[in-house]
Order: sequence, then structure tokens, then C-alpha cells
Amino acid sequence: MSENSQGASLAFGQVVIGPPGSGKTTYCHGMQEFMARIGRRVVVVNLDPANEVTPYQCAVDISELITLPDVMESLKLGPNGGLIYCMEYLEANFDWLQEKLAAFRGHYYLFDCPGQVELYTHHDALKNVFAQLTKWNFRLAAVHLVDSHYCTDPGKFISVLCTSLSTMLHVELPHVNVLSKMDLIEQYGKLAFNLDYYTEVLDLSYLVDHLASDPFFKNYRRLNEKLVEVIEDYSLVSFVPLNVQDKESMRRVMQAVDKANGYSFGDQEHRSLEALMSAAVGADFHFTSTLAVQEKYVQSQDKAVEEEVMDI
Ligand SMILES: Nc1nc2c(ncn2[C@@H]2O[C@H](COP(=O)(O)OP(=O)(O)O)[C@@H](O)[C@H]2O)c(=O)[nH]1
Ligand SMILES: [Mg+2]
Repeated sequence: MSENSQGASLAFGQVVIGPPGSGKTTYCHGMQEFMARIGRRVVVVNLDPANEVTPYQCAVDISELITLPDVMESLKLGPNGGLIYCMEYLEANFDWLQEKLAAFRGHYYLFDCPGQVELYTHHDALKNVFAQLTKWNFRLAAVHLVDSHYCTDPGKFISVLCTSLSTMLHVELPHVNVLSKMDLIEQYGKLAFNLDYYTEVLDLSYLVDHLASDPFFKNYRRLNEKLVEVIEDYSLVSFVPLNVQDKESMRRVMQAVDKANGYSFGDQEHRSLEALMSAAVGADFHFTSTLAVQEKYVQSQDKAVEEEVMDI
């Protein structure tokens, strides 16, 4: 693998990002097992210095380069400052990363990334690491995990949409946004709308109306309208629902990512004509798949809510 990428073969992979606790490490473990079962040669690279133990076997582990507790102790930094320092240190040590990754050329790479949101919305170190990987001929998609818990509160959901949008614009990679822990959504609380409303993110005016009926948010209607306007103007955000323990759900996420990073169009695996055609025309049948998830994890809701959804 050479610095200027000349001569390096293409390598495909995913950078798995999202807030702390959104399920990144669990996803990497699950996706590694899932892909291994379908015959893909896959390795996991741990880039999160806060991951003390990992459920998967790391091919490359940032803790060999730097650890968060060491940084916090020696530089007297808190956990957030410490993580930023670790990422800047990684950026300053590209040669270490390059050498470690080169040993696994020919594999599919899953990068388990840190959970600090600022790293994806403001700070440049990780973005520069991703850009450097691209120069080394990696074809990456960002898989941005968001806990489906946020769907249960329209205010939180708007903030998740803003974070997802600014992450997409900042990271500058093909993006697949994922609503994780779908199996828990029933326990998290009642949804105001059908699940596809949250995954397709088409007409957010209903969300603003819903918020306006809340006495606390009533005074913020104009602010919410403007936020929603920005999100709709870009028209970039949508979500794929995920339950990491469900094979069908993992397959759908994998298909979306394969399309995003271009893996579907390579010749690494035997692919059915149908899969190639659906990738080519951009059809991924999200709507039907979201309805299936809705039926599986969300009990039918009361009439008033159903009527509200019919209006949509
Ligand atoms: N029920 C359920 N729990 C999950 C799922 N994914 C992750 N978790 C749990 O969420 C917690 C945080 O997950 P982790 O992968 O460490 O999150 P990270 O901080 O983003 O790496 C752990 O207790 C996981 O067991 C899921 O799909 N369903
Ligand atoms: Mg983790």
C-alpha cells in the first residue's frame, strides 16, 4: 500500500460512527459475524481508544498506539479532551495505521470509531483520517448509528436529524444512517407516527405541528420550523432500521452500505442479477422493509394516531 495510492488495490469498508452507546461496537461484532457467514473476508479495526474490551477480535487496535486513560492521566485531560487528543495523535501517525492496515489488504474493513459527536460535526482529525484512507484506495461508507429511542420524542428526533445532517456534510463520505436497537423501540415508548415517517423523513411539518401541541415547545415553533426547513432543503437524511440480532435486518443494512461504498458493483462476490439490478436502478425497497419492521416491533397504535398517519 503506497502513500500515493498508486498500485494499491481497492479495499472496501465501513466507518461505523455515532454517539456513545448507539451500538457501534455491537454492530461491528454482529456485521463481522454476518459477513463472515456469507463468505466475505472481513476484519474489524478498533479506532476507539475508549473501547477497553471488544467483543470481536481486533485486526488492528488503536490501543497499541495510544490509550485514553494514559492520555487523561499524563496530560490531565477529561474524557472528551482526551479523545480529541487521541484522534489528533492518530492523524499525526498515519504511517502506523498504514502499516497495520496493509497486513489485511484483500479484506473488507469495519472501522469501529469513537462516540464523541464533535469529532463528526466540528473537529477535523477523524475526517482527515477518513480522507487519508480514501487516498490509500479505500472505498468507504459512513454507517451512522442513532439509537431508535430518539424517535419516541419529536424534539429529540429533530435534534438527531440536525446532527445526522451536519455529520453527513462534515465527514464527506457516502452515508447510511441507521436507527439502531429497533427491537427495543416498543419499550422506549409510543411513537407519534408510523415508523416509515421516521425512516423516510419526507414531510417534517407534521413533526412541527406535533411539537407545537406540547406546552413546553409551543414557544419554539418558529425555531423548529426553520430547523426543519434546513433539513428538508438538503433532503439528504433518511434511516435504515436495524436490529443487530436479526439476520434480515443486518442483510438490509449491508445491502444499503454495499451500494453506498460501491461494493455491490465490484466483482468480489457472486451476486444475483436481481441484486445487481436493484443496486443499479437505486431501488432498495425501503418502504416495504420499514413496514415489515413496523409490524414486527411496533404494536398497532390507537385509532387517533392511525388517523393522523392516514392523513400523511
Ligand atoms: N437490545 C439491543 N441492544 C443493543 C443493540 N445494539 C447495541 N445494544 C446494547 O447497547 C449498549 C451499547 O452498545 P455498544 O455497542 O457498546 O455502543 P457503542 O458505544 O456505540 O460502541 C450495549 O449494552 C449493547 O448490548 C441492539 O440492536 N439491540
Ligand atoms: Mg464502542
